[in-house]
Amino acid sequence: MSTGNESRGAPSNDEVICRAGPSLALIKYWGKEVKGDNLPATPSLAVTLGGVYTETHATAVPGVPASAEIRDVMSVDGIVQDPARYAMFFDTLRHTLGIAPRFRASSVNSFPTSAGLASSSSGFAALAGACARAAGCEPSAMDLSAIARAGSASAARSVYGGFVLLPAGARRARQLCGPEHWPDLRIVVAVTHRSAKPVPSRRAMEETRASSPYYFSWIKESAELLPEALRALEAKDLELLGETARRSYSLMHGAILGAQPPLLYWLPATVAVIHACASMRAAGIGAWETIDAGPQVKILCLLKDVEAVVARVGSLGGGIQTLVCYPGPGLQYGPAPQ
Ligand code: 2P0
Repeated sequence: MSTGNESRGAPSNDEVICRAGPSLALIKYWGKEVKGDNLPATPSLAVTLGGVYTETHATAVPGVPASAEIRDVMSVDGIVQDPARYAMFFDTLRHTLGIAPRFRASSVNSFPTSAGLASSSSGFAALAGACARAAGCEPSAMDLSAIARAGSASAARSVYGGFVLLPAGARRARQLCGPEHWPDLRIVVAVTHRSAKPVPSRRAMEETRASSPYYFSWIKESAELLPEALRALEAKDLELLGETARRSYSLMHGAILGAQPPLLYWLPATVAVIHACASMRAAGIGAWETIDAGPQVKILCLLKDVEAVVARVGSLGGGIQTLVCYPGPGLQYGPAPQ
């Protein structure tokens, strides 16, 4: 059984290594279509982050009949995962590629796992790439995106580098432009807390849909935010993109807070970073925050302001760490360069 800690060195002959960056949504996905297999109810627009990644090692166990009781085995950061969480992913992978093997795979994240840093987006994207290649397949990016979506909707986006759109109800994402479109965009991640979040996004999303009176307003508003965000991206207008991204995360967290039971992912340090961004903007430093399902804050800014943003966040104390990310590549095969 894979422990996730072995085989970090040279791969065996049939082991494939694939890396993917987490997908940071500027316009958020939150909620699923009621009928459908993990189809998003809102459109999302995201940037795939460079500078942080999931690395997945996978081997295929060929010649196993579909009825056999040999299971796929997956571990993340050395912890064997519940097979039920991965069943739809592996079944979709085999069905889409027309193959039979079971898989053994292990992933490690270069950043905190399940803590609101989109580890499931990079995790399922890297898993899709590694398993497909381990089985001897070279699917299109579109097929890989659809396979990754069966694991996590946001993973449909992480297959691609640069700026990526996952329309509402879509089975796969598509790349709008590569990382070269906006090379001086930076995303400063303020890590306020390293532990896993108390409520996984999947459950929180379902509770929001089932009980928040704001859910349907959220669905309607997020569709209306998309055209503005697309315009901002095309024009590389950071102020417009930042304001639209702020509106998206604020509406999403408002809907989550309206769920029964109410859920607040933010910590005091999260709020401190939000206020720090507001004071930076007032002082002429372009820093726009966005927050996912966790306490971390991601700050959009330009390369010229990174130093000021990192210094300001560092001055808040409280052990907040910063990671500086940038628009990154899509799936990469082989071990990370040392
Ligand atoms: C996003 N998030 O667009 C949004 C914003 C969190 C907040 O996608 O149920 O792990 O596996 O499809 O993709 C986190 O949810 O959820 C997420 P599933 P996922 O990035």
